[in-house]
Amino acid sequence: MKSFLLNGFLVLKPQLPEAFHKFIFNAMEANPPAEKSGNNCLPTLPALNQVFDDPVVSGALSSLLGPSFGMHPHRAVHLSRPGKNQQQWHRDTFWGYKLPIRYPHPTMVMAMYYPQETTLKMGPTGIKPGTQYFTIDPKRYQGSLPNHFVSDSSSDKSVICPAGSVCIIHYDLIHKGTANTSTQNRYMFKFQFYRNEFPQKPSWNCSEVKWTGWPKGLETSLSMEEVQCLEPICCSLWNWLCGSVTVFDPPTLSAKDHQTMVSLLDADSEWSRFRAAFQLSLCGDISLLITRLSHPDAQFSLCAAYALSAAPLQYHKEWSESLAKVAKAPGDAQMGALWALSEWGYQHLIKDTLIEMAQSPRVNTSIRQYAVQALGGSKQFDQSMVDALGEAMLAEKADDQLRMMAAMAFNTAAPYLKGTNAQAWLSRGLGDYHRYIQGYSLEALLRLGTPEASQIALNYLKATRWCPITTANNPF
Ligand SMILES: O=C(O)CCC(=O)C(=O)O
Ligand SMILES: [Fe+2]
Repeated sequence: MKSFLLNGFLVLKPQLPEAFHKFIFNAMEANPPAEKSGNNCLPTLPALNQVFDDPVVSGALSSLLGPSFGMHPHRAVHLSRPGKNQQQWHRDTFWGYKLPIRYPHPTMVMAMYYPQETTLKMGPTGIKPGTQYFTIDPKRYQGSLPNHFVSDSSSDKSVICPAGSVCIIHYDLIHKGTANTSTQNRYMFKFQFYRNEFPQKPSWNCSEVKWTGWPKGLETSLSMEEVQCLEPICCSLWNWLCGSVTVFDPPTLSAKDHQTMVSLLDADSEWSRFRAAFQLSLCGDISLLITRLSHPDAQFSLCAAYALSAAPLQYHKEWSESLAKVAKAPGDAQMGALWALSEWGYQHLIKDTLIEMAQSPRVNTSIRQYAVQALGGSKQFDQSMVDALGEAMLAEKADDQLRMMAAMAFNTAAPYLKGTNAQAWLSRGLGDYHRYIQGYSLEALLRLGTPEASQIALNYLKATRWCPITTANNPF
């Protein structure tokens, strides 16, 4: 877990036999259109499911995302043919949509499966360890800060791996496809997995819930200084993943160090800005970070929001109350405050405001997105909250990203929705024109788990089942 928190990736070898990987590779070579199957790569080649059922892979996913993790309905086959050029460094969008604030907490990962041995010449996936928490996407950034991820290659890694390997990356890790200078095809199957519940206890074999620093011999290509910059966030994430039960000793900063950290908030280097913001958050300089949420440069305001999501709010009622006040009031700081508050599970403090924001077409779309996300993370639901989510999910004129987030919110909320009319909203979601609203509605119905909800889900699955054997040349 510490290796993942630091580096942002893990390379695993499932227990499946070599013959399995050969079978997948041969099936792809024999059926070139499968490359374009997109989300249908799984029903086209259902054996792929075995990769994610493998105990090594499913165990890692459960450790990172909690035992109730879900497989996202988005999937892709990445075929890199000989001669393919390298991509730009980037982080993936949300299937064409963007989100202003992403997820430093382990909430979503990408699992890349390589059925063949992947050598340097074949164009392995390239990754930049440790960049999963940063605010700059090197491909899309247009501001004036140095975009140093592009020029600094000192810790870059190539996922060179034996046949059958699975590389799991934090969804925000900066990566790219590299050039294929070999004479062979390289396949990579990209699947995505998401967290459905806030951690209440460690979901991995964890010997110590209290952060004790980095273990001896932890492998990383990052410099000592970079590792130090990431320690404050990793320590906070560790605490979060352990259910935030540890009595946390906030680090103390001398007045001089505090001053240094405050000035580093404006540093050119993202590593330094990031370290400073998290140090200040862990030490409780909440009001300074709240002020920074309104910074006109998104890179600075986002850094403050991410850092606020690490503040040990549970020990200081007044901190969560100050954040709640900002989250309720329209203004530049509202989105960051709303997001950070709900990352800590304190959304109940502003429940009525969330309902209003989720429903109102007059509210800015980004605010509505985080309002529905926050509502979905609640632990107690009444009918008005469920209806607010349902209305946001099926609002005709609303942005699809907002509607998707509302549908996703039903997944997080599912265990707490007994006795509400969630099933009626989700049945309507199955008929939506948007593929991921259909997908999330299906998952949420299954998570509701009542016999009636399960039956609705099964009927839908039977009707939409893809027959992998039927082709234009073999219609019946
Ligand atoms: O092909 C690869 O290894 C990476 C592809 C990728 O990152 C993308 O297309 O978004
Ligand atoms: Fe990508």
